[in-house]
Amino acid sequence: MKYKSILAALAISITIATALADTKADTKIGFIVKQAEESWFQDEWKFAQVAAQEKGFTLVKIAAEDGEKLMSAIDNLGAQGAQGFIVCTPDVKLGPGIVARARANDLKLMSVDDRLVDGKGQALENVPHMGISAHKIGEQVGIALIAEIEKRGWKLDEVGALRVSYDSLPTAVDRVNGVISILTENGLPKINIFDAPQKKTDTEAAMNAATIVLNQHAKIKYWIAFGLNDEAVLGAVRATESVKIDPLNVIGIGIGGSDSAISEFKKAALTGFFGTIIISPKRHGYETSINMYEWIKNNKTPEKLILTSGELATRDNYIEVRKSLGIE
Ligand code: FCA
Repeated sequence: MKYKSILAALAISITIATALADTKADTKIGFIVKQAEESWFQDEWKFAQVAAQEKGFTLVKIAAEDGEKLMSAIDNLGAQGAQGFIVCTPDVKLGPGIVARARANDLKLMSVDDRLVDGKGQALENVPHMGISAHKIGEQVGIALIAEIEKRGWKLDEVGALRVSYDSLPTAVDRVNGVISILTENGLPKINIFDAPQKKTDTEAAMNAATIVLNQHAKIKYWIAFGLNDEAVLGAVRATESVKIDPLNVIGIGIGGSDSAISEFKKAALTGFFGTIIISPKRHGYETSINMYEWIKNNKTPEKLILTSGELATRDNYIEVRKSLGIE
């Protein structure tokens, strides 16, 4: 008898312990990204995981490179009992669909990097968003390009500018417009700016787009390149290499500052990839996840819009800049 009641007590306490463990881990947050192979998104996940460990929630990392995958990912999170998710969507125009799907699955929703828009292209202001101050960061690229052009003593009317473009994404447009505003203000003729529209936002697509422009303007000696991110500019730089332009005649400045850019600085030989504006995957991954957790657990509604800043890094100072941002 006594033995049996001990067993029963043990069984009850095990049940209670399991229940407690369950409550501790019962917060589940999804982090969906459009391009998991890109180092920026891997860094975002990495910092989101830091938040998960700190707060004791389960982080579900999902890659969704198209709308179909994204919608089933949301349903899947709902079925797993998640309470919310953060998304960088493969297509901002899916905005209203994402909102509806989140609601149907009773999931809280925040966007990161790329802000959701409605059918008219207007931002969905009710979805809390963390993005970068795109125009301002573009201006930082422009300022750094002009400074380096001057340092190298190039005449502005002899410089070709490769605008690697992805115009269906508003943040991409804002970024390159920021760059162009500075370039033209400083005297770069508008006719020297050439569009290289990329089909996808990866290095290969950027390289293909840039190669066409370089072949069309083979007489131009000096080139600068800018675009949505590091991948866009790396693609342009690879294109200059493939048509045998001297790296000293190329200044590419990207946006991002994760591995793909940093490994370029680590190469022994100088390349045309001169710099990058380092943005913060820590804020975009860690802070969004903490904000989502606080929303779920403590009903603390996140700020509707947070725009983060960036800092120029080159071969010479990237280690210090990364340290100062807490990402080295
Ligand atoms: C967009 C780009 C990414 C990164 C992010 C902040 O999503 O595609 O490369 O720059 O904004």
